[in-house]
Amino acid sequence: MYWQKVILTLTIILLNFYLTAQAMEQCPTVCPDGSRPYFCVCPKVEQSRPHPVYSKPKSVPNTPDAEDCNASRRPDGSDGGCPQKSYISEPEMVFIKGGCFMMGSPESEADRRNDEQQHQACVNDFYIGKYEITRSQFAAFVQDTGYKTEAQTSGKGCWSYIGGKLGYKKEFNWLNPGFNQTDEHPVVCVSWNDTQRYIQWLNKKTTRPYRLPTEAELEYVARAGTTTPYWWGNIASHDYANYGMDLCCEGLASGKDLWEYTAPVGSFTANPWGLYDTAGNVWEWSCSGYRENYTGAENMCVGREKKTDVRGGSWGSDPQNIRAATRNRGYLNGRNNDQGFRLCQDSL
Ligand SMILES: [Ca+2]
Ligand SMILES: [Ca+2]
Repeated sequence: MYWQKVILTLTIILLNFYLTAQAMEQCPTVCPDGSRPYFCVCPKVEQSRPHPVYSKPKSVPNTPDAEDCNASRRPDGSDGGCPQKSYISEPEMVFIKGGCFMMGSPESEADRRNDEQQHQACVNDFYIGKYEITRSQFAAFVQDTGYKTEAQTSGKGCWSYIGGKLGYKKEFNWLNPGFNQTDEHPVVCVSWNDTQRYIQWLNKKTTRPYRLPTEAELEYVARAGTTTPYWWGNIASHDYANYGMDLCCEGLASGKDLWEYTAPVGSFTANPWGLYDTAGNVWEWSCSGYRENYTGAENMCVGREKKTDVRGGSWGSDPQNIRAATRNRGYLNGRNNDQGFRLCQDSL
């Protein structure tokens, strides 16, 4: 019995060896690891799964510096194409932690108006531009698209506050607002409609969701945690903001405020949350419809309204109009040479 088992086992082993040898001899298959398989079947290899790829926001070339331009010069020294490149200078954004605050002004505040009814408003986390949108940022859009603003296409031009004479001036537009500007000055004479076209273009170029801030967001950052009429205290001061004469509506250079008209963005001290020119320089468009009694519209971004809220005051404003609670409003196609905008984004 024992020997029978031994013989059977040996037979199986020999048969197996024979079949394997036969199979290897006949099998033409070579496995990925270089071996030849039993019965032409390669051993299973666990396929490693590729890591998921998350698309990052596209980086967008910034304003060309001298080195870029030198690198693209032709052998004869002429410019090799820098001016033809389309560059975008994206707005520098600051993260703002959301929260609740008292929006509007207390009845004790001097020069307050009836539409500043004080109430609690809450905002979510968001990002907002450190500065107002500059001429050079807007110029990149125009250069890329050939866009003409409403001041240019309407035949009426831009509303002017120069010399206290109010009214549309045909020859005024963002390129010629009636005073000298450099690339770093805030763009003016842009309507709400113009801002939407700029935003559409910028979002397409950058794949980011820029938008105008709501009225509540604008007051939240203008206050920056303070409850006084101005973020620096109770009294208006040309040391902290670019604004005008005590009586509406003419520019004034006084003290640290060296500008009769617009100042380069960021010329004054930042407010406690690191934002510049929330008071003065140019009025800023919001995305919220204007309601005299608020009614919650201050927290909403509307599609199209007859009038939207405008905030912050300008180079031509009197002290009353650069208070954090001051409200103004503009028609969607309105454009003034003391009005611009800054952008924000939801915090995703
Ligand atoms: Ca001024
Ligand atoms: Ca401003």
